[in-house]
Parts: sequence; structure tokens; C-alpha cells
Amino acid sequence: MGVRGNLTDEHLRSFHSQGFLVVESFCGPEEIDAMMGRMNHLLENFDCSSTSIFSTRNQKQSSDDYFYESADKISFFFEALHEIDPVFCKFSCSEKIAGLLSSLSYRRPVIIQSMYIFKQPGIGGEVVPHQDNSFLYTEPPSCTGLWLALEDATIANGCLWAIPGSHKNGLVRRFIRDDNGVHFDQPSPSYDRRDFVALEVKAGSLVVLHGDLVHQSFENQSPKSRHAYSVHAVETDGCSWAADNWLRKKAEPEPLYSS
Ligand SMILES: O=C(O)CCC(=O)C(=O)O
Repeated sequence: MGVRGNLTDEHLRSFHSQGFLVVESFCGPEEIDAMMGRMNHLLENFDCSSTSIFSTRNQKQSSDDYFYESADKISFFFEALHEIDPVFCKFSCSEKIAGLLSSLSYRRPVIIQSMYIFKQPGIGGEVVPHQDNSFLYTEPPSCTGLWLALEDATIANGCLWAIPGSHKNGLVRRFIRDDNGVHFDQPSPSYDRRDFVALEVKAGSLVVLHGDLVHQSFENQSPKSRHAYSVHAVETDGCSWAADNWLRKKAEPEPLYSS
């Protein structure tokens, strides 16, 4: 299938130099309403007694089957996996996502993971500095994060922060699953907060994150929620999924296209 790239040269220059890119108005209000409405519906049928909290800091979920099994079904960490839900799939598998990945030179991309992140007022926690390639590793690394703001993301309600250019320094550690559960293979480097820039964006903006970009978000200390839908793509042409990733799929997801 021929997929036409939809990023401009200016977008690409900015992405390659900064390691991130904000595409404003990537989604319109109808698409946002559809996804937020669908999440409300999923929540109505959600049994909160069986939940697990996903955290980049706390690894207590290491013995938690609910966490592992989230690879193949919709699970709730107050973040959730949605690639199999028709409403979220419509966005995740859309031509505009395919076009964006084509612009980034993906040949046979799959959406390997997705999360709905609520970041609720007062309780929406910090996501500590990390690189997405640590969690979704292929050999060679190929992950790109596509983070869609469903609501305005501001410094007050816990927007993303990133270190511009940090993707050029390579991957510093991996998150590995083995017989002992899950763990990082290296301690986290300490990052200087002053190196991060805030990515405040309007609802409907898409933030594209290079897999080696160091990014984070702080607690939501405001009275406003900060809902976001985040998907992660990896290359399957010439890149192999690492067997010791925490995420293990029963079947390889369908590629968005093959070129
Ligand atoms: O939404 C957040 O606060 C963090 C999301 C994130 O780090 C990611 O999607 O890779």
C-alpha cells in the first residue's frame, strides 16, 4: 500500500533536531469527543477492584499478571490499552497516523502499545524522566511515541516536558522482564530539571516523541484534568522485537502499511 507522508520538511527538520514535534490541530473536536465519550463508556463497565497502577517509578507491578496481560486486552491502569477498541483504533490506525509514520521513514510500522492517561486533578501523578525505547525495545531501536492531547495540557495540569536534543545521546537503559519479574538494567541517570522544556499544547495537538527523547510529566496540581491518548509505534521491517521486553504479544499486530 502506498502511504503518502504528511509532515512538512520544516516539521522533519524540527523533529530531527529537537527529538519532538508538536502538530497542532491534528484532531478535531468530533474525534476528541468520540474518544473521550468512548472512555466514559468503558469506565462504566470497569471493575476497579482488579486494577493496577502503571508507573515508571514504582515496579511493584512486577508480579502482577494484570499488568502483563494488558498486552492483548484493554486493561485499566487509569491508563489503558486501546488498540483493539474500534473508536480508539479508528484514530490509531488512521491514514493520518500512517502518513505521519511514513514521513518518519517507517516501512512496516505497527502500533505496539497504547494508553489512555487521565492525569486527574490532585491525584494525577508524576511520570519520571524516561525514554520510550527503554520500554518498547526493538533491535535496532525504532519506537516513536504519538501523544494526543484530549484536553489542553498546561504546566499547571501536568503537561509533558522534554530535554530538546536528548534523543541524540542514545538509549541509556532498558526495562527488562525475566524470571524475577521486571527491572531496569541500569540505574536512572540524574537529570537537571533546568534542561527540560514544557510542552504546553491545546486539545487536539499531537506530540511526536523520538524513542530516545528524555521526557517526563509532573503531578497534576490543578483543578483541571489532563486527558491524553498515547500510542507507540515500532518498525517491523528490519527491526526485531526484543524477547525480554515486558510486553509480549500473543500475535504480532497488523502493520499499518507495508512499503
Ligand atoms: O502523559 C504523560 O504524562 C506521560 C506519557 C508518556 O511519557 C508517554 O506516553 O511516553
